This record gives sequence, C-alpha cells and structure tokens, in this order.
Amino acid sequence: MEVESVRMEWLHELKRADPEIYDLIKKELERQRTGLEMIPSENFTSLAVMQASGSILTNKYSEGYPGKRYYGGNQFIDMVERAAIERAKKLFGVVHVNVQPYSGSPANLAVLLALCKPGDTISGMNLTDGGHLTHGWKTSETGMLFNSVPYHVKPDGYIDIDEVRKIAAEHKPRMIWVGATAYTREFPFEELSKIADECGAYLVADVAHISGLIAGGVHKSPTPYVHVITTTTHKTLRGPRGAMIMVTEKGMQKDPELADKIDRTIFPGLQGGPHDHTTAGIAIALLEASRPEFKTYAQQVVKNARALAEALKANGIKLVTDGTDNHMILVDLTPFGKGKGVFVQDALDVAGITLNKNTIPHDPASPFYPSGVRMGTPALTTRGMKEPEMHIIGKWIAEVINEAKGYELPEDKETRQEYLKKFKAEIPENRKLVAIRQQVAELCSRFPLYPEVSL
Ligand code: DSN
Repeated sequence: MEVESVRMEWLHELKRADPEIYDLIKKELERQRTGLEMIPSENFTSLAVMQASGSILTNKYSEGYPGKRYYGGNQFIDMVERAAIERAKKLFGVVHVNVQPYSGSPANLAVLLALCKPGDTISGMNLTDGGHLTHGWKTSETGMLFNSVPYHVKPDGYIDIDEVRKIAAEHKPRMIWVGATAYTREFPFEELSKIADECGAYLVADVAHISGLIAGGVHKSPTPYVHVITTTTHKTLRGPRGAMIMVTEKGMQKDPELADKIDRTIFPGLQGGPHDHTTAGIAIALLEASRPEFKTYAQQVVKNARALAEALKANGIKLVTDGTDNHMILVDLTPFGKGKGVFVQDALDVAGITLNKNTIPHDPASPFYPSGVRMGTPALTTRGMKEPEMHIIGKWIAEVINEAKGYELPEDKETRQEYLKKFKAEIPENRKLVAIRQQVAELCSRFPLYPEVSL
C-alpha cells in the first residue's frame, strides 16, 4: 500500500507539471497492459527497480569508482555501487565487475578498446546470422576500428564451430566474441574456449539476452570458460536499462591488469559520471535475481518458449533450428517467400502482438526487409503467463502470418514504397486481425500488469 501511495503521488505531480508527457506515458502503459510484449530483449521491471531508477540518485555526479571519486558527497553512492558490484560478483561467480556502462553497446566497445588495438583482428557471429552490431559488423565502429572476420551458423542454424576453428588458425584473432541477439540455442562456451586458448585469443561472452537465464540456472554459465563477460541489465535479468562488464578468474590469470584496463576504458576513457539511479536499479535487480522465485521465473521463461515453439510448429510455422533452448524463437518465413518479416511484424502489431522483424541465417532478402521474425517469452512470463497461454498465442501468431503471407515485396524501390503504404493503410482493417486483437486484450486483462499503478 505504501508503494501505491508513493507512486500515485509521483504521477500526480507529473500530470500537473507536464500533461503532454503524462498523457503519453499513460497511453504507453495502456499499450503495454493490453498487448502481448514479445520482443525477446524486453521485460517488465519490478516497481522497486523503477522507483530506484526514478529516484533522487539521478541528481548526483560521481566520476570515478567507489572510494576514488572526483567529486565530494559520494558516501552513499559508493555504498550503492559497492552493493551492485558485490551482488553481481556473487550471482555470476566473477572476480571483478564494472556496473557503470551506460548500455550494452558502450560496454562492448569498452571491452574491445581495453583488450585490442585498432586494426587488431576480432571475430564474432555475423550480424545477419544472429550476431550483434558491436561484435564487428561493418557499419558499427567495432567493424571499422578493428579487422573483423565474422563466423557464421551452419545451414541447421547452429554455430559453425569448425569455421571458428579455421578463422582462429588462419587469422589469429586477438579477441573472439560469443553471444548474439538472435540465437535460440545454448552457446558452446566450452568448445569456443578451447579454440580461443589454442590461438591465444581473449574469449568474451556477451550474454545480454541470457544473463537472467544464467542467473536462474537454466543456461550454462560462461564464467569458467571466458575471460570477460558483458551484459545489459534490462533483458532477461529484468533490471533497468544499463550494462555490466565482468572479469572472470580465468581472465585475471591471462592478464592480471585486465580489471584495471576495463575500468580505465570505461572511465575516463569513454564515459563521464555514472548513472547512479541506474546503478541502484541494477543492485535491486541483482538482489531479485538471486532469490528462489527468480529461478522459477527463469525456468518458466524457457518452458514457455518451448511451448510456444511447439504451438507454432503444430500450426505449420517453420523455426530456425527447429526450436529453442532459451527464451527466444526465430521464425523462418521463407516458405511463404522472401522479405516477409515487415508484413508479419505490422500485421501482428494490429493484432496487439509486439515482436520484431529479423534476418534469418542466409537470408535471401536484406536486413531492411528480412525474411524472419524474432519473438520471446521473458515479458509474458513476468506477467504470469504459462504453457496454456503459449499454445493460444502460438495459434494466433500462425493465423496472423497466414493473413500477411500473401503480401509480396516488390523488387523495384519506388513501387515498393507505394506498396508498403497501401499495405499499412489496409492492414488495420483486416477483420481477422481485429478479432484476434480483442481476444489478446481479453487474455491480457487476466494477467494484470502493474495493478498497483492507476493513472
Ligand atoms: N536491441 C537489442 C536486441 O533487441 O536484441 C540488442 O542490442
């Protein structure tokens, strides 16, 4: 009840101070409440995390690290940051943690700059195979500053370990990334660690998507195998938007200065004052993730993803790797033609189901008009949905795909824009989608989101 009254008061002030933004937040809350959030990198934080993120800690400057700040008045901020660090060390079994990166991309850039010199060779999973921009994609600074030799997935969608071995032998990368934004299987940390050790490379795990699953014990931990771990804190870990860089015992054995190098690259190398309100939110999320309830949550995330995968397949939908080991599913829409992702994403939006278009391995179309869609279960599981709901949702998604699959992306660029305009105008009128939208809203009403908050 106390939480409720404090929150009501905040929003009351927001309404008075800026009705325009208040109204937009209200609309967004309604959107989150009445639709199915299935973007696999999204989640719903606890009210406690939100309270810390929206707290007076936003007022403070604290360049430096606990006990070594440039400004005064940091006695409580030091304690907040130390709590976050100690909780992360315990949860992930690592020896050093930096909780200051503003988000995942700056964290990854910092690791690259700390471990490599510009021009050094790096290797990560190719973007269109499911990798991340910051693992060396050509349009990212990480692909421009470093000599990026990406590895791929095999035709079955699993990481091509033989190719990684070949790249390691031929190119002797200084650093190898393991991690992805669109990979539905367990990462082969152990195999990659042998390859990295043989060629003397640093192995860095970017576990942004799966850090909550690791904390919950439903994905193998990279800690014994890699030198450094990066993660965002707002995906399966269910914290505020932020990131952490963690150094393992193995990393410190390879280079006893690794922790210092990473800290120096974050500050003063790349960033200024840490976002102390976010650090507090991270500390709270780490405490929550250490509790038995979080293990149950992580287990349910995976059970839900498996149930959803089965439902989609039973309704005639093809999946990359034919299923999932984690929180995510990647639908291969090529049986219906190429470049269908955009139509399916928009049609699902009309039905109240939010996910994102995504490339699939060896996509016959382009990253702008990819041939797949990516979805996940972390947010739905936070709402309390379980396998029976996944079966219904899988059937709805298949029905929406069937409504959208007839749309064909024209090859010619000008015709394409006209076609997309016409599609966007007519798809909201599709009766089948509108009927599913109503059923989605009814399902959501049975799993209330932030019932303590009324606007
Ligand atoms: N935007 C994140 C995701 O959706 O996976 C990656 O940075």
